[in-house]
Amino acid sequence: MGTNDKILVTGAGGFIGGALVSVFRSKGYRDIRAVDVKPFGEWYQRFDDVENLSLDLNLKENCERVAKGAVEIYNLAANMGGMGFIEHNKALCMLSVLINTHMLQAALANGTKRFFYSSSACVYNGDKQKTFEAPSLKEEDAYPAMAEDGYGWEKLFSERMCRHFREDFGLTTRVARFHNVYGPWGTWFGGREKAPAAICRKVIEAKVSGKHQIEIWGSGVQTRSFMFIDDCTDGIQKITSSEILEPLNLGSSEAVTINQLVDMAEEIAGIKLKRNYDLTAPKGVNGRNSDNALIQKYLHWEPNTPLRVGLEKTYRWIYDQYMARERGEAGVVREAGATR
Ligand code: GDC
Repeated sequence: MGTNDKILVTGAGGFIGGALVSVFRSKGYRDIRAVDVKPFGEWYQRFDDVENLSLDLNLKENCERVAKGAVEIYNLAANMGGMGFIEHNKALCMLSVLINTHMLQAALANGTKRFFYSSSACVYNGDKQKTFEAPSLKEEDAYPAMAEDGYGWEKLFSERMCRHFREDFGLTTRVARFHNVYGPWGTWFGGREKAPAAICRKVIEAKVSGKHQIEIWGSGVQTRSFMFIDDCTDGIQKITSSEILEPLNLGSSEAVTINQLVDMAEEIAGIKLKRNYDLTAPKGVNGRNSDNALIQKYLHWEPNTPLRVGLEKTYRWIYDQYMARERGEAGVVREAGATR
């Protein structure tokens, strides 16, 4: 793809979509169309030299409009969030199937050359994630299917729709299964935030307030791997331009317990907190890690930012956002990334 070709990024007002637009700009792409349902003021990052559109992609006519002329489409639009959100919004999460269906149809009608779909580790069979020992999930572990209720089933269905659009209609589709992505410009409060941002925020709250306590959801021994945003945007580009047909894990293989995640955030903050475990809070699966054998085989690469390094950058960014909000600086919180 040339730097004059039109790229469409959907979900561009969100964390990963906004980061992807930022990367494409810095690589010299000059014809980027960025679309999100959120009003402009709520986009995490927004750039004046990009065609920004606030449109609801649940509607087919909007998908047709934004796909027009797009040589590549990166479909990151979805209703989603961390465990606190997806556990309580299963129907809403499943409705994202409208976006994916209409975007695939629009891409096909437009003659789009490549279509990237962002799937999730939530497609994996829950039975394989019952142990706390951070089971490494291979791509084949999505079947027999028993995905995360609501959100995971929609992702699995839409992955398959991508496959069949490729097989039956000849649309070049590429799919990555993201494992818990974190970093600056990500959601850090409001209910959709994931564990890394939530833990950073809670540690900052404790530090600033002088109340040296933290509430942790679950027992703290759940395991996860967390992928830094730069690895995610690198991986999206590598997978989209590759000839890999099957959905591929895009995640870090550095598994930690949630307690270890809290240890790191405390160390960055230079503080030790009393831990209170809320066993009634949304927990998701007990253990999950990304098996990276397949991505290594195909790309000789895998996400490799150490969690400690990425978390420090994330912590510092959230700290600045938090302090700006404390000072009552209007518009800094949700609109922190707007037009920079
Ligand atoms: O929300 P999440 O990061 O999503 O939670 C990870 C673990 O951290 C859970 O067991 C959760 O209970 C625990 N946790 C402890 N304290 C807190 O304050 C907190 N906030 C949050 N959010 N969690 C806390 C995610 C999905 C995503 C996406 C990725 C793919 O599941 O929510 O939409 O698909 O998976 O890997 P997680 O990792 O369970």
